[in-house]
Amino acid sequence: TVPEGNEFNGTFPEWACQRKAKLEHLNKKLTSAVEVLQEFAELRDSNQDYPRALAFRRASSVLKSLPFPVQSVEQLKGFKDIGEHVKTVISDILDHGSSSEVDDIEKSEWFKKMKLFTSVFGVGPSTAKVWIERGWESLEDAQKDGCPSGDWRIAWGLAFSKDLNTPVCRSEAIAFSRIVQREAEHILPGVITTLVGGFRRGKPEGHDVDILLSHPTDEAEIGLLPKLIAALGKRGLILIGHKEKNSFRSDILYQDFKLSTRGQLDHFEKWLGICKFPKSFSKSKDSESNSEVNQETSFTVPALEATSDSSLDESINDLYEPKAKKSKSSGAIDTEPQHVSAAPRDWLARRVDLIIAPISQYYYALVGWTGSKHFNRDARLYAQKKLGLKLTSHGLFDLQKREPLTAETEEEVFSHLKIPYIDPTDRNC
Ligand code: 8DG
Ligand code: MN
Ligand code: MN
Repeated sequence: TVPEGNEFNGTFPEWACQRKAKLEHLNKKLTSAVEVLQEFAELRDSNQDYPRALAFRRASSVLKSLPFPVQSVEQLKGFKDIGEHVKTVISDILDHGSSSEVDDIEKSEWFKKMKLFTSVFGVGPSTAKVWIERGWESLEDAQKDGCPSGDWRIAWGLAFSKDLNTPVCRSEAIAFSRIVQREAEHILPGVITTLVGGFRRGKPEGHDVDILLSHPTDEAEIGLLPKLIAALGKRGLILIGHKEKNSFRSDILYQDFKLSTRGQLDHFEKWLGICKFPKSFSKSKDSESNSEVNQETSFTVPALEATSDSSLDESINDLYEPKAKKSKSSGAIDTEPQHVSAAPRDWLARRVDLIIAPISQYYYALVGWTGSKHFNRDARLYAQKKLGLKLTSHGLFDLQKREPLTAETEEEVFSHLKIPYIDPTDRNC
């Protein structure tokens, strides 16, 4: 029997942050079409606050949580996040197998170029538009210009665009987080190292590796990051990157805030860069490191624990053998990207984000850095509208009482938000 939307949308949670959204869901064809419209709106209206993109995002988020595959737009009656525009697109797909609006966008040269250019580390929609205005057609056109804007991210992003546009797989992310854990533990015993971002949500691959670090003793984490980067550099794992200082200011906590596209950015001390992952990190043949059990255990990286994959263990251990290349120039920091990329190599360039959070903010940072981006956006809007609270990756703040709601577990973050705990793998909304 085909469920009528209005049969159960009374019990369908209003907010995306209250719903379960698995990676695998029943309406993939529809969500990928709506996501094209969303992406197009984001690229086109990049200077506004994306109201159109947000509408598409909300619609696809509903589709991802539906317990049935949509077979008729009738089933979507009463879902306030699914507007007329999206309904038209959906009925086109249901009736003809595709939507001409979506097809036209995907075929358009502008869209293809914007996607290509914004795939470069450090290039956002506004830079991409400038490149298009200059008549550039390909990444080679941008490369010919040398370093188009003087931005290190763009220079290195262009030089290694081929590597960086090849998805990072789970075994690479796990191998690298184990090394980070090992080095961090040596510098600061008791350190907490957590693989966050899409991998914590169970994604099999991603565009980067996000690792959150903290320590059970407040302020013990101070000074860890520079030492950690130096240690990773000594292992020959750093290509290029930059540290950002902690810019968290408690005096602005209780100022009212506008939820905007910049709202995702936080003030933690962090290192954003490009690492050199030995090719052996991704060599491990089995993709079964995807199994539920492994996902569960690999998140908060236990100290010096063996992986379930012996070939991965070997390649990690290789780095620690005395014979391993420890040429100190391999850090290559501040050299020109061109010099590095010319030589044959046994590593892949991979984007890495390392974030340092004090334990008092750690569980909020964990939620924020786990995402998804839409989950965060929705949870922040929900906190503001429904609870009058300000949610960020630093905490949850009562603007009236001028006090923070502290959390000592991730579950506690959800209970402060008065929503049932949602597993990371269910936050793919
Ligand atoms: P992907 O890498 O697999 O493509 O996806 P992802 O892991 O979900 O995206 P991401 O761009 O790596 O970001 C990870 C999460 O971190 C995302 O939900 C947004 C969140 N986040 C914060 N603060 C900040 C910040 O200051 N900068 C960035 N880039 N992301 C942040 O909570
Ligand atoms: Mn990521
Ligand atoms: Mn990231």
